[in-house]
Amino acid sequence: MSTSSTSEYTPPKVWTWDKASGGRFANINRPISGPTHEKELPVGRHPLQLYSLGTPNGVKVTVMLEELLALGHRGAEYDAWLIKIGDGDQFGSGFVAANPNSKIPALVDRSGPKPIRVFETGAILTYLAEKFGAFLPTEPAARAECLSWLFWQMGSAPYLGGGFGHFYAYAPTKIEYAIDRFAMETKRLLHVLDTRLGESEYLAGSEYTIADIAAWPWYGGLMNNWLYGAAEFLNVEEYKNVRRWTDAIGARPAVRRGRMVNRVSGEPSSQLHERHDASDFETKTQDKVAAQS
Ligand SMILES: N[C@@H](CCC(=O)N[C@@H](CS)C(=O)NCC(=O)O)C(=O)O
Repeated sequence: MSTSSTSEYTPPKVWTWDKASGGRFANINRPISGPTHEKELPVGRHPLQLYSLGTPNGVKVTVMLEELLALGHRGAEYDAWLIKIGDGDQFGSGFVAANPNSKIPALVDRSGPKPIRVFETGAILTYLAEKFGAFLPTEPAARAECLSWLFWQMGSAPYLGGGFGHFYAYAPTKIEYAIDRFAMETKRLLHVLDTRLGESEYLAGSEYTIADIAAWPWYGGLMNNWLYGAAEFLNVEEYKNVRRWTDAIGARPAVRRGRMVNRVSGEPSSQLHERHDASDFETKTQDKVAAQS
């Protein structure tokens, strides 16, 4: 055990907010909820309005929408608007009305007489799966398995992201205890996934479902070293079944498109900041070809 890099801290009787202690996210982290400023959300021409950013949580929903469109569900046409969380867009009054928790993504379904807001990716994926009758089995046992893995993902992501990712990549100091604790949990979760994918092609069984759509951006992202640059540290290649699943899902055209939407980092040709039409992807492909020639 190396010596601890942190000085001893005795918590006061009552915690108070020290704005300076927020580390990399000091400008957006607050101990209170609600809007900080008035700002309406834009509304486009499609039935579904998505307010998001191309993070693993955002990608879950853009992949789902692209998969639905690939199946021919025209009602899944959507406008994807960019919410810059580093600039505090999630605290605008319009966004808070769509998601009182001020986190991307938020979906507003304007196809009916009254707009319906949906927040939390597990709820958004389930809402869309039920609306279009796709990617959520109806047979009770398969449905239970799908929802179990979906909720497993929702419950585990904060340990992977807020725990491991935060302390390994973002915290202002490297705290061995915190990194050890969350690396252990992340590896345990990868092992749970690997074991399941050793007995079944996809999480819920032989079919690709919203459970895979939710888990892939996080666990596939770790496998492909897209998250926290931690693939080597976590020795992810030992999870052979997760590797197979990561590659199979990553090759799906809808997944490739979904990953581009609301993306603001990486290759410029892979970033579609906003999506308002299926042809928006073609423009990006032309950009890529032009850059290569
Ligand atoms: N449990 C939520 C998590 C959403 C979430 O954590 N979103 C992050 C980006 S990936 C966010 O908006 N953070 C902004 C903030 O914390 O202020 C979900 O699945 O929808």
